[in-house]
Amino acid sequence: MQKPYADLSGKHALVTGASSGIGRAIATQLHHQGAELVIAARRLERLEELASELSGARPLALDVRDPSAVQAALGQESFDIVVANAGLGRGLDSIQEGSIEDWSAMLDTNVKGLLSTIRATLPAMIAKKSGDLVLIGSVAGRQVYPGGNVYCASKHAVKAIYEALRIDAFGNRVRITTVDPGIVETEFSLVRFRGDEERARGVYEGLQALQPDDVADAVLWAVTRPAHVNIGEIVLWPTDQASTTLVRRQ
Ligand code: NDP
Ligand code: 8X3
Repeated sequence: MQKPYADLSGKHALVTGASSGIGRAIATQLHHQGAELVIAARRLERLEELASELSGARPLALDVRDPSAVQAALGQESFDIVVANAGLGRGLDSIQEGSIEDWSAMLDTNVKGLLSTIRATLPAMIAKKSGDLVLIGSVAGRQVYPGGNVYCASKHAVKAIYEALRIDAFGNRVRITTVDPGIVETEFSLVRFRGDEERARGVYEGLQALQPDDVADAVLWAVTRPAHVNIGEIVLWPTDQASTTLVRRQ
């Protein structure tokens, strides 16, 4: 259904992490608003299935942890809207018991993958003096919680990168936005707990979590404001969540 936002026909948009959850919802809403899409993630079959629903969307198998692949796939294109959403959490161990492999996965994806995506796409926006660069951060980039350590560090880095971009890209009419949600019901926890469905379900049990479309709605709102308005930071919480550690469950 068409939403009461500006028409995005003719806009070329990229969503990373579009094979699931928040990225999938953002891609779908951008498509409904008329944008031409490139949808990127590692799982091509998921992207192809989504592309069959979003006519004209171009699936792109891409691992954002590979900077050369990111540059080769995206560096020649000129996007109007880039949503750097691909990311993951791994585990909830303390630092003293943590897995270096899990830390690498989070830092390589959430920080370096995000940076590679920006490095490949921002120059074209600066060259044409327009564009929207939207980062999907997290409330974990604003607060730290037990076991969140390295995931929180990665999202604090996203917040720092957002602030740095506002300075570095300033004067080029590129709008920089960070959208930072609290608990959103997606496959995030299934990935964090390596397929443990019961543990993952527990994260969303008894509270009304945000849904991916709630986050997509915030992104759509930001990118459809008049050109002189840059929505900087959007923090969305479930009404049942007051902080990363205070959640009301029934
Ligand atoms: P999902 O697990 O549902 O989706 C994550 C997406 O990221 C998938 O499409 C996955 O695709 C993609 N992805 C992961 N690693 C890579 C990679 N190396 N290269 C390319 N794509 C990758 O989780 P969410 O939708 O919840 O997460 C989306 C973003 O939202 C993340 O940045 C997350 O940190 C953030 N977030 C999530 C919250 C939540 O509570 N769910 C709250 C706040 C922020 P594939 O596996 O096919 O590559
Ligand atoms: C993902 C949500 O608060 O569980 O960013 O880390 S949280």
